[in-house]
Amino acid sequence: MTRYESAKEIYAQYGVNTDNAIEVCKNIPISLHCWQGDDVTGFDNDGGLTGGIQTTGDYPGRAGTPEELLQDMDKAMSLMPGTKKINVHACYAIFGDGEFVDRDKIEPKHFKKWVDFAKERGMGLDFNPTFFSHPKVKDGLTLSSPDEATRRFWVEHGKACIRIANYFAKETGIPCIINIWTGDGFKDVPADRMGPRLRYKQSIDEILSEPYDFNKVKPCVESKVFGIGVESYTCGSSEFTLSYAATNKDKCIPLMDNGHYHPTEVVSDKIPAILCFFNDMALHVTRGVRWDSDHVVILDDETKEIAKEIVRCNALDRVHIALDYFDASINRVSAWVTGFRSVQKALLNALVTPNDILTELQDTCQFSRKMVVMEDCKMLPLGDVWEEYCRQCNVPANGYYDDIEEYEKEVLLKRKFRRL
Ligand code: RNT
Ligand code: ZN
Repeated sequence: MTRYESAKEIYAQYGVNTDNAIEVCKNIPISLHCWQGDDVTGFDNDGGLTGGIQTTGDYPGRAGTPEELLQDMDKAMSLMPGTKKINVHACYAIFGDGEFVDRDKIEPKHFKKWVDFAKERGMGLDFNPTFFSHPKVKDGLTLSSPDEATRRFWVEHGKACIRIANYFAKETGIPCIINIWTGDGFKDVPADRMGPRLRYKQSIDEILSEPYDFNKVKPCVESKVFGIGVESYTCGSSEFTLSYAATNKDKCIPLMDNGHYHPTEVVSDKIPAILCFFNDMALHVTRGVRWDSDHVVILDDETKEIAKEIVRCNALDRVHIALDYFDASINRVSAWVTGFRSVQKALLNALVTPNDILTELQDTCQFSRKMVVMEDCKMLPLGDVWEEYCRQCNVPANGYYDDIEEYEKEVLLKRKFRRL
């Protein structure tokens, strides 16, 4: 008997069919963020990340051109089981030689290379307007700016991005999630908290007045509690974005980034609450170490719990999962791969959890037994199921760093050294 066959029998005793779990896991799309490959730099600016987010580290080999970034993504994806989407930020527009177009004027054609790349690999594309790392971020504000010319510029950027999302959805035939996040806020105690939010609200209304089919293009609003340099106040707070989404349910959905709440709050508990009221929601999965530090996702308790909630709520087609972290201190390809695989492991773990049995124990108030079964489940042979899953997906179950190290030697270290 193989290890998988043995594991299958053990899980069957809990009423779990591991073959089914593997099949389901293969088809859960996870959106891979292009920005892990180059420390959130992009191609339309000279570097210098702003907007309250920061990467730390100077590990060699950062992708500096579209070709390098796509090459690294391909390498990373060759080590990831399951279904991928690609998450593109507007600052990753690919211009022709000598061409430059400012963000309010970008067009679908500037993303054709991304579309070709995704189509060749049968993947969908997600999108993000970039409201940071740009000279027109005025005094830290974009969509909420009191300066009308500034606000208008960013509204036009948002609208241009909706048109690009329409193009992505049309070309790939797969719905496009487009996420609105700004780092707008204040370092110190604001004198007016409502004015910026009213302007932000008006700006989102204006962006979403650009036509799109809500079945194919799903705009999201992402909240955040604070950022570097905007410690006292963010316009897009949790209440703001959730209320915006709730009162505009026919045109946008909430996005929760699990790094964007107070450290003792957990997004796993928010998911089932949101699903009581929304058809769809989106996630940014990250790992905040004491704060929104955007460490690489690992198989930790909260990642497991997030996956369990999605699976238990039977919401695999309602929760749009994306990765969002950036670590410049380690091999960037391995950061991509490890984060992606961690979410997949968490999903597989959720799929082989005997959720029906546990729910029944809860509903019949057998709490002691529920606790014991939950603890027993932690010792079940998930690793053997993971190994079989990876085998079926033609990727190594473990030990993949050798391959990445080889790539580092052959490709990454041969790139010319760049400093921002
Ligand atoms: C920042 C937000 C946002 C960004 C990306 C690059 O705190 O999480 O989602 O990480 O847009
Ligand atoms: Zn995010």
